Amino acid sequence: MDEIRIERLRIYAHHGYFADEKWNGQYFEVSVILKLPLQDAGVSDAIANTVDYAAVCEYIAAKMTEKTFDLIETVAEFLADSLMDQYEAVREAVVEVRKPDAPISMEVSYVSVKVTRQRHLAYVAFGSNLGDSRALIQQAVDLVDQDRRCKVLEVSPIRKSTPYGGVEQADYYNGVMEVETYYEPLMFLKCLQEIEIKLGRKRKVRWGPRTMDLDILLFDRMVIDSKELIVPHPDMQNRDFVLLPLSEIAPYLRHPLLHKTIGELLEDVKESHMEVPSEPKGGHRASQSGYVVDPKDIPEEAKTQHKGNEVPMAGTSGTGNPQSNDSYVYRGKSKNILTKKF
Ligand code: A4P
Ligand code: MG
Repeated sequence: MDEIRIERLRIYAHHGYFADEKWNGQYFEVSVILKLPLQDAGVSDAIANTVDYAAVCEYIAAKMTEKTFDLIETVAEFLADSLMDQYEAVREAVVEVRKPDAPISMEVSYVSVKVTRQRHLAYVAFGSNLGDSRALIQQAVDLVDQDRRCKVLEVSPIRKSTPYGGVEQADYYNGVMEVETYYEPLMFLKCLQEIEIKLGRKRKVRWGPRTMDLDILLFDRMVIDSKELIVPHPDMQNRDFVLLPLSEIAPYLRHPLLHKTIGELLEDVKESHMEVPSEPKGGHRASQSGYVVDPKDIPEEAKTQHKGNEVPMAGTSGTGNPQSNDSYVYRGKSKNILTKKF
């Protein structure tokens, strides 16, 4: 991808583990690579179509002196976070913080830390069958969106499903959200697990009842096979309560290992746990009957944010456009349209 580079910007700041580093300060050198599409700027010769590098330098200088950190790791992370937040067009930021005068009693040119942060697209399944599930799902989506490193882009319709996995328990409420994040996969998992705990999750019975389960289904097209994290989710292809909502927000997605689209995987599922909406033709879409949405709970503004013509709801007579996409564009960062939506 195209990139803008800033090399060794010298800034006097007060970071360091030792008290005199914090007190006296020292020079740091910051180098940054911002990766973003630049063809439009190149063709148009318009600064509005790029990132102004002079403004970036000033922004970095302001951030370097805004706070005091012990570690240059934290300085680099803070700068990367700040740049990703400030410049939406930037897909990837590489930030290197050098300390030429690090307190080391040997001759050394500099010590440095370099971090690379990039925007990823993740799909997260949520499920709840304990407590006030609808409110808990609302909170889970909001908490993900409120994390500075995450932005919820879209939320599928949420429906009831019968329990899967052989444990006798109450019905679930399930759905899927699309999240842009610049967490790396394990840190994203950690973020989701903290939200599960915040929402009262206790791990007792495997596949047993829970206030909130947040599972990573897909993370870009990555394949991860570690002790803590398996992506794509190893059982997603067997779960209609995951594939149906996922097919409604990302029908074009192709499973990176099974090489089938989500719609094709849904057609292959053997067990049925979620009521499949009555289908006009082709692809799965939300029907009125499957929705857990109470029409009274939907504010007018939420209806106008809806991508289709009408918000599909439980108990209505099916007057919506049958071809409409029934998912929601989540406006959490700018506007909380999900409030009372489910
Ligand atoms: N882990 C590995 N890969 C992932 C991933 N892609 N996403 C690890 C999230 N976590 C992942 O999960 C156990 C460990 O899996 C984590 O520590 C993480 O490091 P857990 O949530 O602590 O425990 P669990 O309940 O044993 O497993 P899991 O996978 O969350 O449960 P399931 O498989 O999702 O089953 N029926 C219906 N209708 N709807 C449901 O939502 N959910 C379950 C739970 C059972 N039946 C259901 C539903
Ligand atoms: Mg889980």
